[in-house]
Amino acid sequence: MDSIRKEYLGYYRQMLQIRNFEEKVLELLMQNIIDGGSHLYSGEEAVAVGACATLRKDDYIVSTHRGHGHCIARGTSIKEMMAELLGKRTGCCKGKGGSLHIADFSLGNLGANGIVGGGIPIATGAGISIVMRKTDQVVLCFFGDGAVNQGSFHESLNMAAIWKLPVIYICENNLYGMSAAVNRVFPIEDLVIRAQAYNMPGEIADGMDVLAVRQAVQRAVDRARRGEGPSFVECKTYRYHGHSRSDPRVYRTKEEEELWHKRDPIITFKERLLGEGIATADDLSEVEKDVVREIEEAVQFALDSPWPDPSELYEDLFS
Ligand SMILES: Cc1ncc(C[n+]2csc(CCOP(=O)(O)OP(=O)(O)O)c2C)c(N)n1
Repeated sequence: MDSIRKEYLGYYRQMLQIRNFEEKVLELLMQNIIDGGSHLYSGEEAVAVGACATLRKDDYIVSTHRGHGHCIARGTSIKEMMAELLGKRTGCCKGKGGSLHIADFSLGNLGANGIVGGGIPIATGAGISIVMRKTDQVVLCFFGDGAVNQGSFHESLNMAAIWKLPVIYICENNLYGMSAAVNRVFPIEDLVIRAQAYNMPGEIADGMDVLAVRQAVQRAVDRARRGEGPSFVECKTYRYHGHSRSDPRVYRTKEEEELWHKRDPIITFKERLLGEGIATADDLSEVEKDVVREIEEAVQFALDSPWPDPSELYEDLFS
């Protein structure tokens, strides 16, 4: 019971860290303290946390343009992430990656990507390197529903299947690619059907339930570690905010938004922890307060940090 309690309180903390981080990022974007693009992950927390809970320290993840949640779930310092979003020298990419290209190689996070579907070949390449090095590491590859119609998706899944690469392709189906609803751009209801074309096991998970995501991804990870190749997991989820800061969300109804908010992954998990007697209200409020403090400290750290020096402009370039 104690280990389950610890584990579940950990998931609760990480989901709250992501939610509070994102809501703070929104505030900072609106005040133009954070410049440029930033795509928020609020609503989708259970996917990143449930999926990353299956990993070992030496495994890899590859993220998307909506990547803050993956970074937090993989354990990157919140302070360094906030500094990165503000473009500061103390950021996890020295202020040069920003929101869209945030990465943390020290934790096997090969990075977010501004190109839709751009991370899928990178994850597949990491899978090839694992096979060549003969280790039992795995790669979690996160992407949105929009990426499933990109050529990079099809080429990568085909290669991964024929070469039995240890990659878990995780589609975060939040029902929209910018303003395009999935039922307008796909002739199929469940995107996991695409895995059949590559003879790859596919599974649908409730992306609003951290334990359901963890279970589905765990089956795929176990399979990959046994050398049995790639899998596809479609997590049905929802993004609470617009695509980015300028999106008024006119393409979807308030009723639809309310329905998904009722299934909020953090509130439902909290109810579960209390209902099953795994944690007390005091335990949870302690975590909640702690996370609020942590985010405030991260903002202060980022604001107080120096800008990168112009002399560093050409450092850390790969070409
Ligand atoms: C190759 C490419 N085409 C178009 C864009 C513009 N774009 C940025 S995000 C996005 C929507 C992606 O939707 P999805 O993959 O479902 O991810 P979500 O934003 O829903 O998390 C588009 C079309 C881009 N960045 N790259």
